[in-house]
Amino acid sequence: MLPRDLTKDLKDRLNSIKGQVVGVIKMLDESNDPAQILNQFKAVNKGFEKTQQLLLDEVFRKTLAMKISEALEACPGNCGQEERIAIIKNQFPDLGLYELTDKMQEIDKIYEFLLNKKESMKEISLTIDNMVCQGCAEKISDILKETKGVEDVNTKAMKKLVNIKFSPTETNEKELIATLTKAGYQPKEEL
Ligand SMILES: [Cu+2]
Repeated sequence: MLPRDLTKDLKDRLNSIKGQVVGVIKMLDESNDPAQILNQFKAVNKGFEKTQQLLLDEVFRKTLAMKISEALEACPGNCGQEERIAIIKNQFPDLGLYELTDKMQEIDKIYEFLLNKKESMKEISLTIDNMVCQGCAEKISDILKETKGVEDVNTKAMKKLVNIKFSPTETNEKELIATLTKAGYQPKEEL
């Protein structure tokens, strides 16, 4: 349901348009001035467009703003969709009447994609014996975060533990271990 104030405003506007339309019908019988009749059509159109704009602004624009921020929340950094979300976010202030609904569908698709991706994410825990301080932990975290398919990295230097969330369609346990080994670490999979 629409907010009550908005509903009232919309109804008031539509009722006044209704009056205008009745006026035009009357004019068709009474006036011989086509220019005047056309002007009345234009006035009705304008009023109708304004009413529509009000609905779009209040409902769709707000909803789209909410959806953009939801998508941003679901995509902190390298989710692969951040560019598309940023584009919509930048377009947002200038979006016209009918673009709003298009963008809404687009952001819905992105959001759905992100949710599916999240559900299909895998996790691996590695112990790394030569990760001996916070500096090592940060370095390892940086290396992993730059690795394709890695979504999230959690290091616990004290426990020599690294937890990696990754997308199994883009990488796998073996590759991640190989990447760290190449960088001079000795990761072992925690079972
Ligand atoms: Cu260190």
